Amino acid sequence: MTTRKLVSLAALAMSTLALTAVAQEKKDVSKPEMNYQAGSSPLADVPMYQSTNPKAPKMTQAEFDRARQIYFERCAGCHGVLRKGATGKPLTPDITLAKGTDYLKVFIAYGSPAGMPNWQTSGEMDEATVDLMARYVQQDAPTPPEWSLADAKKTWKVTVAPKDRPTKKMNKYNIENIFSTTLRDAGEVALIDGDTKEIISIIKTGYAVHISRVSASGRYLFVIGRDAKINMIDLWMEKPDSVAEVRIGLEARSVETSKFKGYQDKLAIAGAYWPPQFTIMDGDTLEPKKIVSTRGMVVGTQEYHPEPRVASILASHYKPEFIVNVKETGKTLMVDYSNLNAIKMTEIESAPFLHDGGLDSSKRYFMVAANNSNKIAAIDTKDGKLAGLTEVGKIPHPGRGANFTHPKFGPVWSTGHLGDETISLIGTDPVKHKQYAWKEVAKLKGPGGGALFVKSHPKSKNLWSDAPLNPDPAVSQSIVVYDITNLDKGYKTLPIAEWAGLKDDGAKRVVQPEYNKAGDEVWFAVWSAKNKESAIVVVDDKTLKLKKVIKDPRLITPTGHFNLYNTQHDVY
Ligand code: DHE
Repeated sequence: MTTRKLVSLAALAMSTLALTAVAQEKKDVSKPEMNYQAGSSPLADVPMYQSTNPKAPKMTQAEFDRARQIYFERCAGCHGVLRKGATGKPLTPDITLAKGTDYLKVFIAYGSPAGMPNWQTSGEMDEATVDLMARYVQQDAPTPPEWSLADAKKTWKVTVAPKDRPTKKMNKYNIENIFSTTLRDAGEVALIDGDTKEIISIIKTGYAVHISRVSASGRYLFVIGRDAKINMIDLWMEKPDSVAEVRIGLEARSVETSKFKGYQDKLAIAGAYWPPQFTIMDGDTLEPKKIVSTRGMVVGTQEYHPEPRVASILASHYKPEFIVNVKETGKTLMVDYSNLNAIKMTEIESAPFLHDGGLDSSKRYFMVAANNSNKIAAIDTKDGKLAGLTEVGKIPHPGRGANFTHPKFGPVWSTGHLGDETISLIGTDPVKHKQYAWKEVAKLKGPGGGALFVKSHPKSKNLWSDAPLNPDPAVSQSIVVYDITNLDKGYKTLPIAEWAGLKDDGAKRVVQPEYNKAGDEVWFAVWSAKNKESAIVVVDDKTLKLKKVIKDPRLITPTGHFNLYNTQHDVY
């Protein structure tokens, strides 16, 4: 097709879209959200079977493999592994074959107001790649392999058996004030001493490592990579190191350990994006014990979904239960782990797409973002039911959220948003402040969308919010802080990236406020690409002044960082 034809087709498509854009506004995906979701999937490197659909345009095996790789690197996060649609539209052959190659090329090249990126005009794909992808999405979607207990067991390694581990702490570190910092593109975590600010060790983990969680006793640290590899680190060793590892699937984001009385450190759990399932493991060795599928019906429509990904997981403090949030079906599963041969599960319906969240200050209610429904679900972990479903701003993204006591509304939990500039405060006390419980009681104005994490601490009067995905570097490279006792005053901006004094011109996105154990200092990652200098910046919570910049050539792409005590006890 000539460029002229392409342009006129684009104009036609865009004007049709413009007409429907207003109607679609609620569903639209913002640019920051798009960039966030379009993260590379480890499935890009997994070989998959190419079925031949006689109606689809021809592709050689080499073309198919190349397109599949691009699909998993750029598109699967939004359109789903099986192309059944998630935050992006479904791209199954029944739909794409009817549209045809030319139409699809226009969409891929020019994007759409509903959030599809303009892959060609942005310079990220050339014309030949756009043509390749337009043909690829008309083929039957290849299915990545399943992952059984036997597959998991093949990857399971205990490098130091429980009997060979120390019987008491063998180092002088103040373990509770260690920070586990994700070094994303290095596939490592850095353990940083929160007292001295020195790096204790750098530990090899899975690919594009995502989060860290701590066992109930505080002895073990669990780290999971996007490739679903879990490392279990023993913090009692002279030099803390990995003592066991396992892969629980092909792609994952969440890991947690049992915390209920009598079950401390007994079990671990991890949720996979692919295959859609969670795995319960032995808490001492990571031996995989039980796999449970999350495939099933979507809340409301009750349509079957073949790939509902497991998002956040949290251990209940009230019962021997894991709280497992399933993204696409919009259901929270309360998984009773007291008998793994007769697992009981309570299925709590809220809204799709469940993503991240954390406990309220009483630790009874799990507040989870149904991000594309613009809602927060409050899950009552004591009574096993939905306590409330609150409409908030556009694409809430709390991390674990931030709790504090509001002068008027009592205890509130808060979340920032990817899609707008607000921070929503939700009342969480159904006893003494019943009229505010599960209501959005206030909206604070922030500097712009693209926020990922908010944070506060029971001993602090501050509420912090980042905005690393905001397109304006002045916003993404700084942090805002609100005085909880005077929220009407608005926020102060601290130029964290500038304080880091980095030598080159990296993205310097400031991400994830995290308190130390004492609650008197806040740590931020200044996140640049892997070939650029990054840093950790520590700020005094009272004076809001710079306290320390931690720089080291080994701090490659720091993103999340987890204070071990606060993570162990759900303090945020
Ligand atoms: Fe995350 C938490 C999924 C992109 C940093 N991220 C989570 C959780 C999920 C998730 C399900 C909750 C885990 C839990 O609590 O058990 N994240 C995803 C994605 O699917 C997504 C959108 C795209 C992807 O390809 O991974 C994504 N996440 C990112 C990033 O780009 C971030 C900023 C940098 C990075 O490491 O890739 C990022 N995610 C984090 C962090 C947490 C997290 C730091 C933990 C927050 C906390 O306070 O607990």
